[in-house]
Amino acid sequence: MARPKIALIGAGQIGGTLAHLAALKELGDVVLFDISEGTPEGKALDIAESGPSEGFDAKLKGTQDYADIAGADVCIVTAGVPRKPGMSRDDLLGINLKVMKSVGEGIKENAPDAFVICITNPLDAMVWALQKFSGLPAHKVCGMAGVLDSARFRHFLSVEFDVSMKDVTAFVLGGHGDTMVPSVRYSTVAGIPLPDLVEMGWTTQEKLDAIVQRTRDGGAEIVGLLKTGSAFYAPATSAIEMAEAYLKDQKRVLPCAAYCDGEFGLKDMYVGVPTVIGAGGIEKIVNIKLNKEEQEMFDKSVAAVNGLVEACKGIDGSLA
Ligand code: A3D
Repeated sequence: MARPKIALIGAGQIGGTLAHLAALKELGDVVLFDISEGTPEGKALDIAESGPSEGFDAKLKGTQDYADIAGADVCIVTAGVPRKPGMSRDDLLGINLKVMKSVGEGIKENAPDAFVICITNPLDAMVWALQKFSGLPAHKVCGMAGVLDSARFRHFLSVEFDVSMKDVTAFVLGGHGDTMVPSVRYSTVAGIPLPDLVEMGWTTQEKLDAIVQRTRDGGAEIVGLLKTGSAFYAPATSAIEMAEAYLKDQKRVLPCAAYCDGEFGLKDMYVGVPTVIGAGGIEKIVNIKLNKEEQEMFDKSVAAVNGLVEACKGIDGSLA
């Protein structure tokens, strides 16, 4: 049987890391696509040359030609530009929206059966636009944010409790941004909900509140440290976890930006919700009940995403 084909649209910091991880895990053959000539070719060759030491046989190719992604099983999209000083959020939105249009068309023409994972920011609005531009079924197009945000939450909690990260589960809902909703009630250490751990004296409410805030600011903390560019190791690892769930039909329960059409009372919108990912793509959205406080935070987050989607419709009339 032929190896699965993984197309990475964007061969920057995250794209290169995705290619390396996909090869190391032998998830399939990898095609790196980027408009920057030489970048995808150079990264593909560099990673291929690590094959003999690592012992993987995955093939890697760099390209500027969409025809090379033909028949891809998975497409992971990181193409775009980051926000630069003096650039407004709308400026960034306009530029990346154009990128999503060209990427959507490239995928539609060459890899219409792929499972598509978008990472480009502003995430929830970009994945919404990418689904519209590509015309792929909504359950085959999703955005990576929740896996990363909950991994950050899990990491901070494991340090606080001094326990293995494997035994910490965490849950983050809503849009990827300042308004994300890390759910304390649905996060646990070995099944024990965080509020119970506060009662048991393992931590204090103040410390927990600080961890929730640090999770919300997780991306900015890394940008502040790196000074140029944003996080890429953990974002790439998170997207690979989602791709693997699809390719191996693992039925993983993972939070991601998924298309809601009725779920959580939402219509025609992408936002971070718990999902089941298997061979069918987003096979299910887990429509959990929110309490009053969670609902208020979620509504605020949904409103922020809606604002960006409306701005996209204003920029590109074909989306309205
Ligand atoms: P970067 O290293 O700049 O890579 C982006 C790549 O996209 C560059 O190599 C560009 O040449 C390429 N590119 C630009 N336009 C096009 C186009 N039209 N077609 C193909 N390729 C193009 O960025 P990065 O890899 O660090 O980050 C990529 C994206 O992920 C950015 O939008 C980040 O904001 C976003 N990001 C999202 C998260 C989430 O959790 C959602 C986390 C971290 C970064």
